[in-house]
Amino acid sequence: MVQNLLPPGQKYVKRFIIYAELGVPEVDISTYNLSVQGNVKNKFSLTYEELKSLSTAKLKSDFHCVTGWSVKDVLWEGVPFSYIINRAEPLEGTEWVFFVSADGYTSIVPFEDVKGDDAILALYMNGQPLSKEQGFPVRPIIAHLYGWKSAKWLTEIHFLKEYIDGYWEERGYHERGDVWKEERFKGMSGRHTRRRPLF
Ligand SMILES: Nc1nc2c(c(=O)[nH]1)N[C@H]1C(S)=C(S)[C@@H](COP(=O)(O)O)O[C@H]1N2
Ligand SMILES: [Mo]
Repeated sequence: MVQNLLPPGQKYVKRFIIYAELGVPEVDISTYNLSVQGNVKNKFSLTYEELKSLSTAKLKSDFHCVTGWSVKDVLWEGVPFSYIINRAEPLEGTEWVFFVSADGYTSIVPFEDVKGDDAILALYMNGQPLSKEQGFPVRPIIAHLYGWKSAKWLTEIHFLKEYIDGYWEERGYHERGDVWKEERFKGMSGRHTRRRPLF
């Protein structure tokens, strides 16, 4: 992969522009749970303590917002997405992974895209636990996808057979959002989907 190039249409900025479309939610870490569900053999959930103890992955990657800004060389650490897949054992026909956050934000990615080493559940950014504004306790990072897929304050992971829109997908953004293929909006290559209501 062309890891040390900037994807088409992107420019480096010094720092993250922080987005919270639906506001910054209050997360009570003593009762926090990340639940893994949907078309899987084993549903389960993880507390923050459990997530921390499973945090073995390190990923250095650029972060790309679909509006055109990128942040160079961000160090993310957290739970390899492969741990979630191996433990959940998604059933036949699973094609999508849908993320739900504490603020009500949602996003969706193809199952295929979370199978690689560049997909993790990030608990730490540049050596520090995620800040409250940047998604504490956890957000998915899939390095080759645009930043809107990285649902901050993640609380639920759903493995799905059928596509449904997340927050930005409902507003016209792409089902996959591969930065190297410049999949910003629906209809810009990739697969086509019907719009369906949430669940
Ligand atoms: N819950 C939630 N997650 C979100 C967003 C949001 O508004 N709410 N914005 C997305 C977008 S468009 C981007 S580019 C990144 C920005 O991450 P940052 O706020 O850490 O800069 O978060 C993504 N995850
Ligand atoms: Mo974004």
